[in-house]
Amino acid sequence: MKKSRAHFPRIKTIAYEGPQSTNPLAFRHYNPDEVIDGKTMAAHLRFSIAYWHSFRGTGGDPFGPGTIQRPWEKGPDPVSIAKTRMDAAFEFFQKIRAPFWAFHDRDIAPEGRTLAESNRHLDALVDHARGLQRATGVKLLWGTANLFSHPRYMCGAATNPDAHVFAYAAAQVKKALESTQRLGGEGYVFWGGREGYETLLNTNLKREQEHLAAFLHMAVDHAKAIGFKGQFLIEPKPMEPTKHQYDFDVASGIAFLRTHGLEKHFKFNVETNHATLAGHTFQHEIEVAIAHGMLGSIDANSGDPLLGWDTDQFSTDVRELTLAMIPILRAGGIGRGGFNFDAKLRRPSTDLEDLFLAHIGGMDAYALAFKVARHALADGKFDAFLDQRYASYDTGFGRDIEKRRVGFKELNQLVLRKLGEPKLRSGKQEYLENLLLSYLHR
Ligand code: XLS
Ligand code: NI
Ligand code: NI
Repeated sequence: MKKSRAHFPRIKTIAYEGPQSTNPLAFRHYNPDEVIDGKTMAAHLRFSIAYWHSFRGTGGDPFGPGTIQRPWEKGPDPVSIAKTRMDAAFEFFQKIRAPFWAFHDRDIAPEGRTLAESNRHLDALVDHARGLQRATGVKLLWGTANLFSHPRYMCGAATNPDAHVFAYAAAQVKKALESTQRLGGEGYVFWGGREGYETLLNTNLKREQEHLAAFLHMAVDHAKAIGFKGQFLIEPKPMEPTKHQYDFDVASGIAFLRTHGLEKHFKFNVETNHATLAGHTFQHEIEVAIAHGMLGSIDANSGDPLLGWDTDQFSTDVRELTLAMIPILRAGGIGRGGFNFDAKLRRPSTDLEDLFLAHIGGMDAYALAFKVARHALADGKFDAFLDQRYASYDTGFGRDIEKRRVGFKELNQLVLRKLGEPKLRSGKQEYLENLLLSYLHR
């Protein structure tokens, strides 16, 4: 490990210095070792670093090439460069004190000329990652396959009109799944980047959705065959790169999984920026997943309200994160999932230090939201308000409604003979927003 220490020579392991600190390279809220309710903050929050953004992101956009140059991006051949890059990545994971990381197959290992060659490259880098995981204690949150960058996937992978492409994608996911298993991944993500369409004029929507279901069933079968115990996760996104993506949001994902008998095998990886692209709040997507017992993990980032695409920014919006954290804590925490920073530096953020600053801000914002949400829930006012708002369903005819013991006929009689006109009861939104504000600033 000595040699790999050299990649960030001027940056020491980030320390927790408390809210009063003015050191930009210190945590002010995230104290990984602090024990809360018998668990460290690191164990509660399970932060994860996204390899694709932090170690493959170049700052390139549709209007210009990359701006970000990293000193470790050199070596005699692509596989050696990939290994050096991974050394740098694990040094970063340790210094930023993230217990987990996440990757796509092609982020960590270069695509070869054939599938067999790509698999050999992947094996070499998975071996390398195993060594680094063992040496550093950093674990894998989840793995996934990149089924959207290569030209062969231009019309989708599992939903491609050409069965040959479907077969290729199946082979690639088989390998990615086995690689995730070798690295002890807590989960495996399916993000359907191009599983959708550009125009319905060339698309048989029904067949494509059935093909996607067949693909996911094959994944379930293969996981069983190899004894992979990680959680399968669907990551919904409504659009981009396609005009319409089939896993549009959590609700449509649940309908899809139930329709095809897959609901027992999957949970959701909810991404902030995907929620807002679908016209929802982050909190909404989390609530829907929790309502069905299907919240699996979080891709932590933020969009820009003025830009209509997945800008994948680091979020420092503590109010939005607190609104997300409240239902997560009510549900008992993030479980085997984590908060994975699927977020990238802005194109002009070219300093090595910027990578640290970005994650420090994201981690501090989540840590603060975690503390505020814990405090708010412990105070009990939000829960008390909700309990009281629905109290009429706890007894009498309200309870009969919930138990489905009454129908229209009985309720009609009841209103005509006894209840009459309901009284208006305030929804108290302003009171609740002020309450939230009082927890955010005290
Ligand atoms: C893209 C997605 C992607 C997934 C992993 O918008 O967020 O990065 O998280 O394939
Ligand atoms: Ni994501
Ligand atoms: Ni995304």
